[in-house]
Amino acid sequence: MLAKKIVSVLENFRKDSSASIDLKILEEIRIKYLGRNGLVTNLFEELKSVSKEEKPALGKSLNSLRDQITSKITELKQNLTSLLEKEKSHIDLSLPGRHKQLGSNHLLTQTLNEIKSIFRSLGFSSIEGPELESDYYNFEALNFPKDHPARDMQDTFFISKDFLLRTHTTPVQVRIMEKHQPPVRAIMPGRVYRNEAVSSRSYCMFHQVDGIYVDTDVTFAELKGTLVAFAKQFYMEDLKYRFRPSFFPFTEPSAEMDITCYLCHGKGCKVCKYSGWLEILGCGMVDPNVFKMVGYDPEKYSGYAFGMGIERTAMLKYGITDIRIFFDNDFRFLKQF
Ligand code: 2U9
Repeated sequence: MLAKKIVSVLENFRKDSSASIDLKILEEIRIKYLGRNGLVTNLFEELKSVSKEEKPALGKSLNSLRDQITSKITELKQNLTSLLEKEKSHIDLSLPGRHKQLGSNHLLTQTLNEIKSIFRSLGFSSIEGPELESDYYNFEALNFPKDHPARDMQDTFFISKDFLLRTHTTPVQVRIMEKHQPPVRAIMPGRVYRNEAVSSRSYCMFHQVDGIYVDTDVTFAELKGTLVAFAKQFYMEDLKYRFRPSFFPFTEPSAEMDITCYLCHGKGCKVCKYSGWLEILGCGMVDPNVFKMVGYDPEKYSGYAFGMGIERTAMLKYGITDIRIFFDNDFRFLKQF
């Protein structure tokens, strides 16, 4: 009787364990056969009441039944677990890709790159220099004598009596001219500092590009040709322009270049203060005193120079009305460019 039951339990177990199962069902099968009230456990109870003669053989069969079921369950459990592990590490190539957030250059960097590229195409190399300058390079070599009122044009952050945060990138030109004989044709971009009240139009730190071309027989006509070519490429091809007389200690004669207002096309509006013109840069012929300071013969050489603020340039081109927005790092502003 018990022998038959052992055979039938084994058959049932084989059926149960051959069906498609998961870990939960496998645990239910284990409890069904090997649990405290399980089929195999109950057969062990029945063994107690069989005759002495039959007991050894039936006991052996029962042990073998329990061992077969135990090892089959262990084997199935291992297979299912490793299958699950594999599924976890499986890459689903049909899933949509994750969007990568790409940054972009700051508008000032973009503007400077554009200016650099236009001047590069006109034969200018680009050179950078120190932000901490001596009074000599920032002022004296550029024809700003000590106690000269022109120094007031550029309120200065002094570090010590003789050292300061440069108020323009022009001193870099002096350093280049001291080292190289003409022809010199270069632009100097960089950060400059002015001790001015902060407002929508001026900030204590901004960026500037200065340019210079020195050679024999350089004329004001060449200055105009180069700067008009720049403005047409940077702003728009069909612009009108004018040069107004101005004053800078390091150029003589000096001028400021205006272009027709991009917003009102010369009719007059708030942006151009109802003049129809926008000032885009300052320029002039290098003052002979500057040539003397760097050891160039002013009788032999002449040169033109120009300078523009990069923030101002970007503000004019993109209609930005507050300079402080460049330094806020507000993502809503930055991501527009
Ligand atoms: C040397 C001699 C002269 C550079 C020049 C300007 C005119 C000019 C301003 C524009 C706006 C500075 O950023 S800003 O505030 N600059 O108007 N800069 S001529 O003249 C030079 C350069 C080098 C040796």
